Amino acid sequence: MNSRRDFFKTAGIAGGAIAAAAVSRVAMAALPEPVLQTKSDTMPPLVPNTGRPYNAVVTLNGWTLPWRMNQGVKEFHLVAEPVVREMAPGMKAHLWGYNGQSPGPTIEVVEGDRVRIFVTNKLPEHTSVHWHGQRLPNGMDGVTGLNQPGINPGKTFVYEFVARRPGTFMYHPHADEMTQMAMGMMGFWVTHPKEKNPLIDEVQRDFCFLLNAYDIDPGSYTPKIMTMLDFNLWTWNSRIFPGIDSLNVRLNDKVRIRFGNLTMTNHPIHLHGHEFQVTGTDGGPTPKGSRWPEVTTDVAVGQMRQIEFVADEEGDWAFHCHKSHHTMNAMGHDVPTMIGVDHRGVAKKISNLIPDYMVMGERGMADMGEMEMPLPDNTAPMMTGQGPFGGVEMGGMFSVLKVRKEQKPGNYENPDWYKHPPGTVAFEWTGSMPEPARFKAESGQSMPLAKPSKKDIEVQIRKPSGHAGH
Ligand SMILES: [Cu+2]
Repeated sequence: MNSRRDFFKTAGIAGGAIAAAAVSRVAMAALPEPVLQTKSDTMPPLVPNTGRPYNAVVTLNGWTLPWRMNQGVKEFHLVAEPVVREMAPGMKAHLWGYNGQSPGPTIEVVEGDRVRIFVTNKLPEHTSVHWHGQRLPNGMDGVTGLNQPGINPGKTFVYEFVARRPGTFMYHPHADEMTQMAMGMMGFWVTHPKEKNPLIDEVQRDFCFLLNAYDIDPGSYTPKIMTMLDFNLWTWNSRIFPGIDSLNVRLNDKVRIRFGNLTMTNHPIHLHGHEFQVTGTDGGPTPKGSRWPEVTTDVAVGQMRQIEFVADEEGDWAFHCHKSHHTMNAMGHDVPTMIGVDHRGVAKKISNLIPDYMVMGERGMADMGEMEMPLPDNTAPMMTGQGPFGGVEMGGMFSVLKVRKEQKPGNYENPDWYKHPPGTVAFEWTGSMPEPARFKAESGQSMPLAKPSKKDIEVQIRKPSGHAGH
């Protein structure tokens, strides 16, 4: 993670460059200077130095957009533009986003703030911005053709409204949406409460990220935009594990995590080692009486979920989408399952025909994470990430919640792996192995079969191939 100072240095240089290139100096004098981010690091919280104070959020592998105060109005400048996003070390994607990154920067304001957002379009086609979930004047809602004309390439539009209710929101285009969202145009918006709100607890850590998905062929850089279901990169803030930063907290911190789903399928988000409550949706904070403990919460398409818990168990806790295909990276789809099949000799014949072909292991797929498979350039390894005990067989929507006694308040740096107290790690049994006691009776059934079969039928389980329906 970079220091605040580095951030502004980077931002200043990049902002100057874009100003000179995009709009004339006279026009720029009235516009807030756009701030660019060139890295995919998780930036520290942007502590407000003007306006009402609040407890700033941390965007996973992202950042918060600085603003300027102009006669009591908070002014932001978003630039819609093609960007290069590092999705994981070794893999870059050519996406569309805002201010140098996809997703765009998080916008943080306070309930009651009057907000003015300048949106400059540097894309090759028109765009608009819809402020998902906000109460605002109809003409500011951003649906091209319905609420406003499209923002043509090279043009800047101004949106202005009062952030009327506290909560978590998203922003994304409502113009050629299929293309622009598939290319990564989206961002997070947090409206902090202006005073103590009985439904909004104070927390020590407040994280946010967007769930998104891409279809990028191994070896290529640009997402395919026609894909509806068969995505091969399941991302948090356009990053894939092991490229997603861990969520680092201090023992007994109250933690809030906000995530919004702008993919085309649902994601059951699962946290290990703790129970959480859903304390908010994109409709606002949930009534206290409606909350119950969970370890998994499903986020449907277009929804946001805000979870809260006390991080009172030390350790490195997995935090991931529970759809197993969403914790894998780009792979050869539609390959048959080879579990239990003796394919000695076959793999070599196939790889002579198709050089990059990967044969699913006959003992399952775990071997593949460890094998040094030759992959085309710019391809995310299928399952990677090295933990303290070996390879973590995950990809995609996976991260780690690190709970540490030693983590300083307000410090988000990544600590070393958890040091387990002696005797608290699962271990290999080396004693003798007794014969299993088998249950002797016939298997039960609710009624006798009308036509009992002559011989036993044994079925082989075969993993479904293909990715239809997710
Ligand atoms: Cu998922």
